[in-house]
Amino acid sequence: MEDQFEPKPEHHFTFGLWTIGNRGRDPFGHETRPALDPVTAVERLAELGAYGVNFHDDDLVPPGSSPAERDRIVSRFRRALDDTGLRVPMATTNLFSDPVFNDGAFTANDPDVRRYAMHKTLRAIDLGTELGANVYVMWGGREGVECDAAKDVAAALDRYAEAVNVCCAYIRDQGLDLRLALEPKPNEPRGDLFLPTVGHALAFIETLEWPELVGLNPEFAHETMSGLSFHHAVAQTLWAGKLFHIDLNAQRIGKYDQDFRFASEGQRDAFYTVRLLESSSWDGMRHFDAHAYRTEDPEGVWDFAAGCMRSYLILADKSRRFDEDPEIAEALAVAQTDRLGVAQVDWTDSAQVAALRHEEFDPAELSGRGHGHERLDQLVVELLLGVR
Ligand SMILES: [Mn+2]
Repeated sequence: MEDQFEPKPEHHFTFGLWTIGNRGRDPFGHETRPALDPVTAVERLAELGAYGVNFHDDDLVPPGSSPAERDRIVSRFRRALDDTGLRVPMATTNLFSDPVFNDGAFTANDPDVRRYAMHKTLRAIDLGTELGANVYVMWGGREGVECDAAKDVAAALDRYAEAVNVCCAYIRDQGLDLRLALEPKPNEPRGDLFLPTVGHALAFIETLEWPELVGLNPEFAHETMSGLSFHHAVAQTLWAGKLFHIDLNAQRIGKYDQDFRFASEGQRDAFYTVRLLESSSWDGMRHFDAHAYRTEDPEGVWDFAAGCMRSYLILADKSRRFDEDPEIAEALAVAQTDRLGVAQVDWTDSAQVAALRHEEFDPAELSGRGHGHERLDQLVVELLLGVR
């Protein structure tokens, strides 16, 4: 019998080399797993039904590699992609591991470090587009500060915008089919990071030279670390036309950056996120930026990867059941969900605006209506718990 939750390339599931290649190192302990060959990663992901694999420049080509080594690594990787049909939809730059970035990359106080960060990014854009990427994620892992006296936030944002503008100018000059996706995060590894949430980043984009080239890569764990609803963050990003990519994983509020297997925590927010993506017919990549628990051996990593995709498909199936459930439909009608889509006043017509000022209302008559949210929410809970 066919498994209805079996991942297939058409589902557009992707993983980063750094996710399945995560070796279990944490701030308190050493690696618990051996290094993963990028070619093995490609083969195993293809077997599991993934669509693609993404990477940081340094994940694929170790820093310090000679041009000849770079070419050998890239052509071996490309052969694995060709053999399996796996794609590279997204690429990114590591601007956080090297000690040179300990005061930031695009926002380092030292101008030479900022130039080096931009140079490294342009080269990583070349590597990513060479392998087919058309989305470039920018996560400013070191763009932040602990000692506020040492960093002028407004100047740092000017330099951040400068770097993004430089990358956009390069993309335009080279005629590349590439868009940038900023990834907000509130903290970790810095005490406070710049562009901490989806809202901050959306406002920042509007200040850029070519805002149409720049969107977002919201991450489940990062918004959740701020105590915010990830589903709402993604909904507003979609509403703004800025959902260029998405990072799915799991996180509990108030904890360190956990990057757990998708839907292992926060199943309710995960359900509404999947429902939003599936019902919006958004055609981007469902990328899992997560890693296996430190307890896992190399085989456990593939259980982790399969679990991310399977849970997504289970939640997508729950979303279809939500749409087909007559009791849920009835409860939605009681909650008047369809009426929120109706505009009330044409603000371009000053007569309508003025008439509103003089309209008579009876708030007592409008109030006191129940909305049936308790029943509706319980029906969703029962759907998620598997009894509907
Ligand atoms: Mn991420």
